[in-house]
Amino acid sequence: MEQSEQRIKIAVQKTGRLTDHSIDLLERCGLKVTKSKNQLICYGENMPIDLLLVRDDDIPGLVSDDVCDLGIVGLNVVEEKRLQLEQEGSNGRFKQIFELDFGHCRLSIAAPEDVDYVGPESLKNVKIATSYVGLLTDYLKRNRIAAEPIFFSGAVEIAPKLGRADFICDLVSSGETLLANGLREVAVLLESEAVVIQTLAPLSDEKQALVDKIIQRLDGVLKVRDSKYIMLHAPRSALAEIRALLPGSESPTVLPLEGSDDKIAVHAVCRENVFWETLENLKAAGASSLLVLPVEKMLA
Ligand code: PRT
Ligand code: ZN
Repeated sequence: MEQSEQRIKIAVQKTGRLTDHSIDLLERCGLKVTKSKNQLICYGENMPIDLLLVRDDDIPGLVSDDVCDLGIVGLNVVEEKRLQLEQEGSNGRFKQIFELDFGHCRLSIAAPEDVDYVGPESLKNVKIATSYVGLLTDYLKRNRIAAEPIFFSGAVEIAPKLGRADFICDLVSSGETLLANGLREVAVLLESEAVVIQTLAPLSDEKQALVDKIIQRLDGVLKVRDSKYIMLHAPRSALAEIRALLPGSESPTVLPLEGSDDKIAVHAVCRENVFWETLENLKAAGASSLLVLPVEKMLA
């Protein structure tokens, strides 16, 4: 087997909204990469893992065709590709394994401010400009609406002004682009965020072991995203009240404090963010010397 065939390839967006988050996530999984000059491939220095830097739209296809083993891409792109493949009579050979909590947006239908919208029936016989023909067609079919999707590859929001469409269907995050173009959101078709997809093609034992390791590390990084390690001192009598106040924590470690019979130290991992209010409540319950630390990695 060629050396390169034993390396894991992960497809990542080359330049765009997902790029920095995706690379940061993989670095937090322990991967160190060198960027090559043409930046099409970043070679892993410390693990047999390479990143293919590509357009986000190509990522599901590369994973489905087994060119890449894993990919990081928006759910909107994954679902559009899945529907497109279905329409061509084939199935995407990939599965979604993680939601990553970045790249949040929604695919929505928007109407010009002066156009009435009372519900999906208002879309009857209208033209809707979109780059997401698959997802829009699926929505129209599910709602039994006869409307015409008009394919636009970019600048979808100007289609109504150009007289090319009555409505648009595009990604929205803050809503500012819609507002600037005199449009308002009327229906949400899909809530999206970046996800990790994995090929369904069978892998060699070596590659499978490496994919499993990366998945375990991703899981570890994602699990501790909002976790905090909290340390405090308290009177032993306040332990029950303090445990009840610790957000999303499992059994805390309770240690005696040197030179004090009735005071203890409590250490706990909280699976949720620890807000100032929680600290204030803990203090009111008798806690002192409170410390909250970020958790970087966790291996269960
Ligand atoms: O070159 P390549 O094809 O890789 O990049 P791209 O231009 O297709 O993608 P990019 O980098 O813009 O977006 C990558 C992914 O980020 C998308 O597939 C989504 O999963 C996610 N994402 C999150 C968004 C947005 N938020 C977003 N706001 N993608 C695009 N937008 C655009 C939207 O199309 C519209 O033009 O931003 C505008 C609306 O933003 P607001 O904040 O004004 O509502
Ligand atoms: Zn794209």
